[in-house]
Amino acid sequence: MESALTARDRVGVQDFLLLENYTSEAAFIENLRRRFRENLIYTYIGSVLVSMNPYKELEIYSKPQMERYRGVNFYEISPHIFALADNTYRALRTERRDQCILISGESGAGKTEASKKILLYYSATCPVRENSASIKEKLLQSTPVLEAFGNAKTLRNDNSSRFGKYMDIQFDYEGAPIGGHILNYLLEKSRVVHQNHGERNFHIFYQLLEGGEEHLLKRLALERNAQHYHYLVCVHLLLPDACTCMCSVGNNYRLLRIKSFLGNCVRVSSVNDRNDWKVVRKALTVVGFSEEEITELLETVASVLHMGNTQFGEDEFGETHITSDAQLKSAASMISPLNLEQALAARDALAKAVYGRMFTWLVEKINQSLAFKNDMYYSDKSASVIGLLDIYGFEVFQHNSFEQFCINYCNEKLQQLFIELTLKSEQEEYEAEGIAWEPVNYFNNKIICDLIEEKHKGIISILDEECLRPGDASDLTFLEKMEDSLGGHAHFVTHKLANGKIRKAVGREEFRLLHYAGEVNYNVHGFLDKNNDLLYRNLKKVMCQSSNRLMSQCFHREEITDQKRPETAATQFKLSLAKLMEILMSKEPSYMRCIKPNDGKQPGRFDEVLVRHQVKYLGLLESLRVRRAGFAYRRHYQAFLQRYKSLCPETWPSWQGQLSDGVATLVKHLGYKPEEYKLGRNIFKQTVPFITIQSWWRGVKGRRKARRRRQASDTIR
Ligand code: AOV
Ligand code: MG
Repeated sequence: MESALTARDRVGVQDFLLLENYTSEAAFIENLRRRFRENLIYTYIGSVLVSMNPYKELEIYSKPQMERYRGVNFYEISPHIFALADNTYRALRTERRDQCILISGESGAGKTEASKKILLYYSATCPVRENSASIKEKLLQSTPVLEAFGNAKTLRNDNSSRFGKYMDIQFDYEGAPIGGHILNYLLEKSRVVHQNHGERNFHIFYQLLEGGEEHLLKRLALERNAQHYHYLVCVHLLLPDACTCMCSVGNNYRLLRIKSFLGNCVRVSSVNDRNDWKVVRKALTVVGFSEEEITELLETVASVLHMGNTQFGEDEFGETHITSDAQLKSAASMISPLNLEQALAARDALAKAVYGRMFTWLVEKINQSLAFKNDMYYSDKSASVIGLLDIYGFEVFQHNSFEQFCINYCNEKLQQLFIELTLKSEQEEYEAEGIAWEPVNYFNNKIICDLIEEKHKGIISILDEECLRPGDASDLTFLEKMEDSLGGHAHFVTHKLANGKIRKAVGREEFRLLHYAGEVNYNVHGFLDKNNDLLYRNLKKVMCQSSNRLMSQCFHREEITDQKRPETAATQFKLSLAKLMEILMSKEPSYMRCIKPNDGKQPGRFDEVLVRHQVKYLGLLESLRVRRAGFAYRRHYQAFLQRYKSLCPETWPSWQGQLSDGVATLVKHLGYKPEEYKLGRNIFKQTVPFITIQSWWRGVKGRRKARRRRQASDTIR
């Protein structure tokens, strides 16, 4: 007994539901800390998986480990991402209902790593269908490709996702993966032309320069030295003797005198660009890119670097001419007559458009390759799906702009979904069933989602209005409009509205949002431009005529003639998120909540303040309370009777009366104490979450069917 106690003291409990003092935040954190110290990074809150980023390689993802979790029930074995993956897979197989796994947590908390582990698990443990064997490999290899083009080093994470990713994995009726589909969300394009100090551009640029073969670089007219490229170091270091150049600083074009300032880190200790290049190069082939396509892709990457090095000189009339003889001279010559600042802005807009469209092309190509091919035995109707969501996590920097605004808005939406599907619906269930319930209070972030996205009144609407308004509209008038409309909102603050009453200062060009996960000051500079995301028509024209097939596929002629104004970037993002929410709501969700132990990317360091903050805003204690107060097992009377009627002579072989009376008879016969169960209007519920059958019922008839989880399995512990 004593040794058991000691072990429990040492490693904590593996399910927070088992915590004696489950309402105590201190006990919750202490349990996390103990487990983290023992490298036990996974813990459950019922069916929700909580993970701590270990910031070191752990020997827990091997093939034998996968086998341990295969087909084994959630609660029989120590918590693991594989258990979550396996459980979801089994629910898909037994119930034939589409599933999704939602991974959330702030930047650097471990979402992308988790989603990769899940993919790895499926590719190692699922059966293979004849002639679809390569799908597994393609699914796996799509990750390094997308990471190369869509991830970058930020101050928060050396491999930070700069796009949102939702991936459907399709399975046939025997459980073999047969296809996949990726939806990508708003790539942070601005990174192509500007990075904050200590950050990098997208990985692919460094991989190509570090790892690319000599002949390849020669053909692309690239120097191996990344510092040669304006877009990679932010500053022209190799300008001829006169060290004066235009340099983009936080979207402001300023004339700078540069000595030998090296703004950005080309090398990152945790990243091996040369190796990654080999991996990516091979992955491109596995995923199904032809050699020709790969060439076009790399030409496009190189062209962005060349574009960045295009230099301009102003003539006596203030008009700009290209002074460098970069490849894109002809394209860029269309820029004149613009002044120097406009010419640079146009160049950067083109570079961003080229990179952004190339990324979309890449995703489309991968989707074509992963597409489920109908054959005479299978139709895509017979496929069922597990969706995997890995978005950019909540982030706060010294300087936050439009991109952080979008990223953090996306996180608000995901948090809202979590609340809707767990805390809120769970509590509403009790009301609907007429079962006494002590409500658990939690912060509902709907108020922040509305602040951002509400029609006519929300921040995005105000921004769009300013983008459309002719005349003097600017980033600052956008700020003023927000102050006029949103002043007094509990989650919106500006310098003017604050009246000096708030702790941290808000700059004159900033607005602050009080997000569910913390306060963020956004600088309005660039909001209008980034939201408009416009490109000069004649630059588009040049791109349509490009001899690079990839580019001509990305720029369509109709765009030039089309008079219709495209949706703004923020509105497009808002619409795509709304669609995403619909997709997720139509599936059975499983949750993973990732926690970052410290801000220094260090193994073994548990920063209590940081962890507590995340535990709070992720609503983990509230989830625990709701689950603890709730009933772990629920079944419709009919299903329950059907399954267990054989255990009681009065209900066997069939019960003639009211279903609820039958269940009452049955449980009485089984000797359950009155406090151990409750009979609802439609449902039998049983307390004591960890002793008997872990299973979820499908949901009350007529209620929104997409909102319920089920686990098919029965477990006796
Ligand atoms: P994120 O996806 O949540 O951030 P990542 O999954 O990229 O975070 O994790 C950040 C880094 O933490 C990884 O590069 C690893 O070094 C380390 N890490 C995370 N999970 C594990 C694990 N299970 N085992 C070992 N190391 C791990 V962002 O994409 O920034 O929101 O936009
Ligand atoms: Mg990520």
